[in-house]
Amino acid sequence: MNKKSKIFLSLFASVMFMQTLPVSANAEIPALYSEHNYKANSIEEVAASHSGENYIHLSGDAKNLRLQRYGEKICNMDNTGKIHTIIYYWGGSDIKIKKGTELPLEKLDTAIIDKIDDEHYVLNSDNEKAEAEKAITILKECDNVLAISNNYRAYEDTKNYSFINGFYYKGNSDYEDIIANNSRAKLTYVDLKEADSKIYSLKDKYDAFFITEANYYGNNELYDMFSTMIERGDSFECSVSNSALAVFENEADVYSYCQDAVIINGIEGDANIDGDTDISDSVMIMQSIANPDKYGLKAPEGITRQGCVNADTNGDGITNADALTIQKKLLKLE
Ligand SMILES: [Ca+2]
Ligand SMILES: [Ca+2]
Repeated sequence: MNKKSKIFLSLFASVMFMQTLPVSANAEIPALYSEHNYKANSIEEVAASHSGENYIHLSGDAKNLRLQRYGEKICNMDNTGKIHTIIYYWGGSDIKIKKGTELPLEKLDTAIIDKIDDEHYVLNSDNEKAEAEKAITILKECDNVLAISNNYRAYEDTKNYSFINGFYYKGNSDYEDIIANNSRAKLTYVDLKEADSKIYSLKDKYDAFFITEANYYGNNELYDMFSTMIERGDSFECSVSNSALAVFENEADVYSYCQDAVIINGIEGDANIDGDTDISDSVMIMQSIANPDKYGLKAPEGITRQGCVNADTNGDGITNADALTIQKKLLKLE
């Protein structure tokens, strides 16, 4: 590749990096609560169902996914080198509060929040992303908020072609070694200290950028390289471009509805999220284990992700031992 086209590619990379994909204006967000069971999947489960058994997040670290949510995209690479671009639309957030209390709406004056009943509110999907994030930050700190769940619908973009222009890197490997050990990735090192911050927008967070010319389907060199980096504990963040040639239509038949709990500092033992810990929580735990189809994480009326966190009294996941611990505490046996 000549120098000019490299400059073009790196420009293209950073321009595309944080860009939201075009969405048709008439794409509708479905009504909450009524039609869909958002609880059926978590975002990670949807990503996994599209990306196959072995895949890596191109943000390198699953925890970074959160930064790319809200009607944007998550890019995964499977072990054949194929990139899966999962598009998410935020459809509002469910908020559960303790019965008999009120949300401090005065603190949330610019956010659009709908009251559903005595215990439920919805952070409306008409809120701008920044507004919604601000509201969630405030809600997390409210004592009477028991649970917050972000609702999404998601699908894989199979109409457009995604490719990696390069990646940011921070880790202990020698840059020359990275280039030499991954020759099929055809890497070129960019010194971020010298780089333009407008083009390399993450230069403060990473030490180096590598341009790659191996960005086609079926090249598992990149998969192997990133997998090795993950094993070593290195950080990386890919710059992924998308052809964005196809206009998205309402692909309702392929959407997955999913929920991402914003885990808050809940009440220990409160498995059923009603604001108290009592024998019904112990029952909920045992039911969720004995009859997961009806009371498990995926069941509409079953235990929630926040409920599982509250219920796990010793950090090893929810088991019947947690139910027993709650009962003993209630009986003041320990
Ligand atoms: Ca409870
Ligand atoms: Ca436990």
